[in-house]
Amino acid sequence: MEIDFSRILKKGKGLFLAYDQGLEHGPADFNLANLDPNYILEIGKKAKFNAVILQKGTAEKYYEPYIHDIPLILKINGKTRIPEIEPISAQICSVKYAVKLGASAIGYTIYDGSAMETQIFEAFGKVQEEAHDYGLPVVAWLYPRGKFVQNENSTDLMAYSCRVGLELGADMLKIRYNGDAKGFGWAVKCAGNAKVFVAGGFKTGENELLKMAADVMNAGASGLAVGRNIWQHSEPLKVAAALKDIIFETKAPELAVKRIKQ
Ligand code: FBP
Repeated sequence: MEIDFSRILKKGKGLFLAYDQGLEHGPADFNLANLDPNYILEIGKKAKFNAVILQKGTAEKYYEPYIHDIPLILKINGKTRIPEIEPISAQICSVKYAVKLGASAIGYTIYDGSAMETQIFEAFGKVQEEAHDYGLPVVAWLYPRGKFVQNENSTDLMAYSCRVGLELGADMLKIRYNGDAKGFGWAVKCAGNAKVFVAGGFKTGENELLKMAADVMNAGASGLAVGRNIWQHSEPLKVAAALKDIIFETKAPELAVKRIKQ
């Protein structure tokens, strides 16, 4: 079956609103406003994000009223930050159930380099085939981690992760940017025709965020998947508008930042 990107990408590009941090990091990331999934979904709808990224439980309890407003990337595996074990993200939701919840794409974390890599790859292989049977794109979060990974931010591993994502059959890859624009360009090439998206990371200054967005877009990224830099900001809609200017209009960050300052 043909993979349908049309629900989550515009002209091959996308800006996604990530909101799976409650499971991954715990509520320490939240305040009283952004603790509420409705607050995030309202941002996603008003700022016209290309999709929101939710875990099963939040999707089940909050997404239905927004089903016509913002597409859903359902993250079907996850873990907490608590156990000090080799990283592996348990599958919590089936592809079938994700479809029932209205997912337009499936999200899955792969810890390449983990001692648990064999199990991770096997599980991902099944998920990828099931998703493709439904025509759904698969977004792989590729995070090289574990006791054998010396420097998860190395350019070498950034490129390796991209190649792993391509060869495992992911359609879209979500990776961390290490600040090396040239190395990132190589990583995008290593991803072949799998599209590369960049994670937002800790909340930083607006100038830093927009510069990162421009740098990765210039180096061949297809967009960003950002969480904390949006919903921890006092003006989430303005930050989203500035990012969209950069992603879809190729605006310079110095111009895009005016969206936030005005
Ligand atoms: P942020 O923009 O808030 O960094 O979110 C991106 C993301 O990939 C989330 O989807 C995920 O919960 C989180 O980062 C995982 O981060 P890490 O494993 O590095 O703590």
